[in-house]
Amino acid sequence: MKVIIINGPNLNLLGKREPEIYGSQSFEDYFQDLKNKFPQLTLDYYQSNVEGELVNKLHEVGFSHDGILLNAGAYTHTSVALSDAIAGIQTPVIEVHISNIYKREEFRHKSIISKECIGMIAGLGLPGYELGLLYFHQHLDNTKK
Ligand code: CA2
Repeated sequence: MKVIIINGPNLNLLGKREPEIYGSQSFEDYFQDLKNKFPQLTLDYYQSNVEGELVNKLHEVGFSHDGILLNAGAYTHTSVALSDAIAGIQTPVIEVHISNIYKREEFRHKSIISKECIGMIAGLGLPGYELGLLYFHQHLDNTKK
């Protein structure tokens, strides 16, 4: 079973700044922890700060992988292109946010991509990604689009 984690803009800074919101671990370190915890899954990771590259990656993996965990970062709140890309692929997508976007500024309360995703995890820190993987691992047969 192949699952990819896709992180959007600025998430390459995890562990380097704003630890009070996003924690102090880099995503690369955390991804290694996830690989150790889920040896039965084939896990891939991709990060880009560029909207079009994220769209391209969704197209690339959206017919080959079994699940996608997507933290679209700030594009969550703005990107019709990402929403359309999710709508156009086969692979089910879970939206992940490290912070609780509903406890933050009002412009973060609206997600343009949620309606194309099978579900959303927000506010649980990095463990939110682990919960998403657990879901795909246990329920994937029921989440095919
Ligand atoms: O809570 C999340 O995961 C977000 O997707 C993170 C985005 C933010 O724009 C969304 O509203 C919510 C921002 C990611 C920025 O990550 C940083 C990490 C460390 C230092 C600075 C930025």
